[in-house]
Amino acid sequence: MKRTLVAGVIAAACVTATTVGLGATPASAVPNDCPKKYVCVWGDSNYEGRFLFVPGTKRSNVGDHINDQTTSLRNRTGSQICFYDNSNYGGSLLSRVGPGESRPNIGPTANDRITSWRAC
Ligand SMILES: [Ca+2]
Repeated sequence: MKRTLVAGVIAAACVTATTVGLGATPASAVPNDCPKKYVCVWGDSNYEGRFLFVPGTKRSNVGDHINDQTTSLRNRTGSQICFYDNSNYGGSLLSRVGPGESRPNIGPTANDRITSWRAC
């Protein structure tokens, strides 16, 4: 199956590719798979489902793979990270996550909305 749908609801079952980000990542991931100095986001609660691991403290657009689908995350950087509704750190500030903190469920306000993040 090819991912031809734009952001929004994409059947998770269709997407098994793990090419977003960095190479050798497994088809599913646990929180401890998130490397140091990375921000990691998952599509489902408790660090399950689709995911994206990003080195450093910013991502201007998460991409169609996981846009508006994040439900859990880890911040393994040394910075507080702010997560935004739109690309390029626009729209609502959805969540602030301190250095080293994790969110097994980011809650109803931010759920399925994250599109970008950066240190703040
Ligand atoms: Ca969004």
